[in-house]
Amino acid sequence: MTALSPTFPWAKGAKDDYRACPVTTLKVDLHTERLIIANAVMAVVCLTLGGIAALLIALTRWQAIHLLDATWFYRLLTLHGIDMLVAWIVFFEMAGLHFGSTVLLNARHAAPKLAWLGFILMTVGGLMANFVVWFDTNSIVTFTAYVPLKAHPLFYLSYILFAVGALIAVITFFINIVVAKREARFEGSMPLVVFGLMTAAILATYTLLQGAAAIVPAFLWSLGLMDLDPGIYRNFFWGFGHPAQQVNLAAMVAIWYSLAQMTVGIRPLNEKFSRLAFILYLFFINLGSAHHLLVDPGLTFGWKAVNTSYAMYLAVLGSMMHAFSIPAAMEVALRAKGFRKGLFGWLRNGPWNEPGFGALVTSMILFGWVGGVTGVTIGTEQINMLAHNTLRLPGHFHATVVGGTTTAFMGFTYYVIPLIFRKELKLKKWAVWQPYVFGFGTLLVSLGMITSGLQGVSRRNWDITFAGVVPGTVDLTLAIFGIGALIAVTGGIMYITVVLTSILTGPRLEASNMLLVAGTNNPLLESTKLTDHQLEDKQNQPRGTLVLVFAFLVWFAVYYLTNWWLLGRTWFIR
Ligand code: HEM
Ligand SMILES: [Cu+2]
Repeated sequence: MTALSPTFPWAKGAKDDYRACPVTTLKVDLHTERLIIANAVMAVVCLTLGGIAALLIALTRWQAIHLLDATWFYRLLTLHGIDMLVAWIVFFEMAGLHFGSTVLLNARHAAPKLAWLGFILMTVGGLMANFVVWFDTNSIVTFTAYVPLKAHPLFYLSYILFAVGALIAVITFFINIVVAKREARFEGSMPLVVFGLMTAAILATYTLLQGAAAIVPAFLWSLGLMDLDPGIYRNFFWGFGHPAQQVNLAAMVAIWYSLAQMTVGIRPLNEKFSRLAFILYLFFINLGSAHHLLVDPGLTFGWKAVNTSYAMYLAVLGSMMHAFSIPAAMEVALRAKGFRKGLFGWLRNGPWNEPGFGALVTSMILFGWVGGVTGVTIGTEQINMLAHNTLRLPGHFHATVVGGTTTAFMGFTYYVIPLIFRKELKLKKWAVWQPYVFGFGTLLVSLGMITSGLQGVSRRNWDITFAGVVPGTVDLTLAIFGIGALIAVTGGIMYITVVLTSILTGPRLEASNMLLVAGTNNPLLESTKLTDHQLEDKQNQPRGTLVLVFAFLVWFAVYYLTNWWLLGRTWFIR
């Protein structure tokens, strides 16, 4: 509780207030603790709002039920996009950034006031967006807010407030890192997880500035102060909207590493390799934004081809590197524990009843095998001509941001509750099942959307029967999607119930365990014990993962080439 001499004027009054976490032995700064709690609570509130909207719009797109009228469908579609993709994910990420820049470095929060300012702006912006869309019919413009659809000026202002708030919170991440370095809170290079979060923070800074370039002109245009070209808006919007997904990606991968450390005690096999993969995101992902503009008339073929090829593949390479290195590290750690039988004995013996492990594996499978493969495919210019604006798009990104990011964040929450909220996790059985239920539902949602899209069902379309010709197989694939939505929403309700029951009931309790269900050992401390000898032991080499990697490549090639085949069958030349 020593008061430190402030390093910077804005850090005045910042104290070295912390408690020592009995499980991880890390210092938890008390400002950080409160910031994490506030951000996490807002994240869950937004997830709840977005989830209610999800259920209702899904029951509308499921043509057999077709629940809502057109206005309500588009209103809730707009709110769903904002509350989920913007609010839930970003609030959660801000909690993660505060955590990574202090607790993981044994450091203090050097700019708590600034961080609270950011939080308040985000909260006001997020609530305002909900109000405007709810009460103003003109502001039902979906979260992309494409010009020339003109929303109320307050709509754009709410985005600006949220973005400025997020930018401020991101800046405090960098301040914390600089101060921690100056105060010698950590030695050498920063831990891998913090490195991953820093990648996310750098991308977020760029992204938010780019977002300002899109939304500020739209705001002025809505006030009648300037003209705005729809093509320019789209270009700027996706300069923001696409990298924003890489922020989510980098944050998710950082969470993957920590979940793998927390549940099976991995030691990254080659830290330089993993860091390089993060750096690839940093340099190459932004250039891939053009895949959103592949049917835009104002841009040349050459520009589109260049911007969706080389750079995108280098970024994809980054994900491939993580997708190998994390399971490989898990395999080595589990083999070192003695699970050496055959190629996959380690996998069978993983702690499947530990929520963090279940969430990690579900998230990696859905993200890579469904989201990644379909994403790269529809990002290919020629194939995009068939897929553009069909349900294949939301089918792809529900596998990435829902099956991937959201599942990982949900799994991570279960550890935040004992370690940061200092409450015992309740309904543990529910927590064990939750990632599987949510993941399975999301898988069906994605597959149902993708297969409907393959048959030409368009996205963001309230009623697809207007032309009168809907093949019967569409009813089938939409039913798969609809049933998946019911299951996914059930998984979402399970998550929210576990979280609320845990944080609202029972006394405050110091955590005593890392693992929630699978045992009383502490893999986090064990991980430091994985010796070089164990890493190099012939018996512990990741042979199973290698097989999985090749299976993945085969699946990827089959799906990709099938799409070219389908494209070839579009025009019959006889
Ligand atoms: C409970 C699981 C969920 C279900 C059942 C669900 C369902 C849907 C449906 C039916 C649509 C409309 C598709 C269309 O007509 O084009 C949609 C759109 C969307 N969803 Fe979800 N969703 C879920 C979770 C999420 C989550 C967790 C996120 C983000 C993290 C998310 C992000 C989006 C986005 C960005 C859109 C596009 C909105 C637009 O086109 O303006 N969804 N979702
Ligand atoms: Cu994109």
